[in-house]
Amino acid sequence: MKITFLGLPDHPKARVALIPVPFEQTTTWLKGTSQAPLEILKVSPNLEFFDEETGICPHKELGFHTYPVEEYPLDLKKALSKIERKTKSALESQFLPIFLGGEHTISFGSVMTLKQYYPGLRVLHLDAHLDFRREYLGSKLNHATVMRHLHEQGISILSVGIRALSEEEYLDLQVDGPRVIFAKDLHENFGAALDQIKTFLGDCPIYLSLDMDALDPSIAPGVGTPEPGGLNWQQLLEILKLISKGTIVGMDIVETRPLPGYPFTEFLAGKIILKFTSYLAKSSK
Ligand SMILES: [Mn+2]
Repeated sequence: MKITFLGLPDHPKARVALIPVPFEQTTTWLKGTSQAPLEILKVSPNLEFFDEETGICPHKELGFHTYPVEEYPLDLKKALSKIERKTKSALESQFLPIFLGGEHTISFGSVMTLKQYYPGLRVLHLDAHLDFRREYLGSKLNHATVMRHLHEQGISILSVGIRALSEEEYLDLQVDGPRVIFAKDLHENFGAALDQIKTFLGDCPIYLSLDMDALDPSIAPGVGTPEPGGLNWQQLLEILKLISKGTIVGMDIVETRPLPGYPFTEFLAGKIILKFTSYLAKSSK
């Protein structure tokens, strides 16, 4: 099915690609993330296309190209190789790929593919959860272990907004793991958190992996595992501004779980894309 971001025809010289990845197989508690890509695209024409903060219309300045919403194989290996193909096709077309998940496991496919092109790739990971379990309910690579797998591939990760993790993850973190900014510390001293993020970004190629549950459930209730005490809207925007000044090479927005009759989280996901691309357009001027 072809349904485009903002309901606009694909821009002939688009710089940004929206890639729906409705993969959901390992989600354990509340299901529904596979519906998110379609729902995010469906509500997106209701967004205001103009960004007052930058004075920019990102659909004109950068342009969007939306990939079709296709079914994903339930087999994880096959799904990951499909993500690899999509990522490569986006890079060949010189697009900045923005993946719309789906569950968090999809990041493994996009990040590992991008790493082939950008060996120094770093992952800025915004999430309530560390996703650093050794295994989860008998399966190795899944939404609760994905950052561990990326870490084990030698990818440098900074996890921000963390406020729910297992004791085992906590103990493992003391030995070896991603760098972490816990939500508590971020709220206590947001300036210091921004400085840490800025240092992490440096001038490395960056992949942003945004689990919607990084945000506070008061503004993003449509997620599988809502946790109180998350990032607020202004904090997210400040982080997006920082990233837009660096070298972003890919991004995903994952774990949105549409709530019937209340599409606010899908709407917010669309708004995040517009805000971020406005910042990108501004910083490339
Ligand atoms: Mn999460």
